[in-house]
Amino acid sequence: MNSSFSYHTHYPHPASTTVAKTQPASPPPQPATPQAEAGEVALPSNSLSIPDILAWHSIPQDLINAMAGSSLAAGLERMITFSPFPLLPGIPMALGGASGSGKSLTLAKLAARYARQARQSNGRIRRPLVLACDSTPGSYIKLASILRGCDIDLIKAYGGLSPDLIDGYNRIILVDLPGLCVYSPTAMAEMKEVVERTRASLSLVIPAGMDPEESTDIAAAFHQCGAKSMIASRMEQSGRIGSIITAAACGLALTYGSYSGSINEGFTQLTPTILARRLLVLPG
Ligand SMILES: Nc1nc2c(ncn2[C@@H]2O[C@H](COP(=O)(O)OP(=O)(O)O)[C@@H](O)[C@H]2O)c(=O)[nH]1
Ligand SMILES: [Mg+2]
Repeated sequence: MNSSFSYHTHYPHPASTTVAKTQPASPPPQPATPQAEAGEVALPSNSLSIPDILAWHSIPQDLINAMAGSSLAAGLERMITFSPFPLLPGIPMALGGASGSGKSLTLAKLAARYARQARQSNGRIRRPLVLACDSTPGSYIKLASILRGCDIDLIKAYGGLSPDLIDGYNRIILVDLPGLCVYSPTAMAEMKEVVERTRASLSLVIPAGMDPEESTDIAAAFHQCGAKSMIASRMEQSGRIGSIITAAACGLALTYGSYSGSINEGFTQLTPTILARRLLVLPG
């Protein structure tokens, strides 16, 4: 990954971005950021260049420039680290992010996947353990209901839990954190405390369709808190996915993409090719 990219928070609004164009052939090219008539949705058209489409996704111009080259996949690979999700037996992994970003569903997708592996391993791998650290009213019940039917152990651990107090040997341990606002130093300090008490690694869950400036702030704050990886959620629910690109460009390794609200579907390891295709083709 190229770490020289710097995100300018106050990049010009996409609508005011001018892109040099050749003389129109037939049919005429669309503007870089298509303007919708009242009541219509502006979609990227096939006549747009790759930089125009990236601008449609609200990716800032300096990042678009940094990705220019032989192919979009190669540009993505240059600016973003793609890696497997860094989950190891015995080392808790906490999933953090804003409220509603998809932390609990993503955790459930991971838990379900490892529970299946454990079932098929004839006792070689133990079933996953989930620590519910979100004490927001209703959140434990919601998590328990998403995980119903999965062969996992779920325990309440509001405030975090020392791994010395749990039987975590040779099992995947996932930590469901409360949602937080990264602009609140108190909320960030509280999250750090829970993560430290649990001796967990930290990963960010961030949804597509967010404002890329906000996603940059969130990713930078998590990076500073020690997060090394991220999972992209709601990939099939949004057109514009620039928030995923700008977050990953802050130095978080991009791992899974979540494409479905169902626990057993739509969870894919992202690669430069898959991400390039998703940028160029809207979900059908
Ligand atoms: N369609 C779809 N829905 C998602 C995805 N990720 C999360 N959701 C939904 O988004 C809502 C919030 O997710 P949740 O995991 O509860 O968010 P949390 O507050 O961060 O724990 C729920 O209704 C989820 O089913 C996704 O990738 N696709
Ligand atoms: Mg949750």
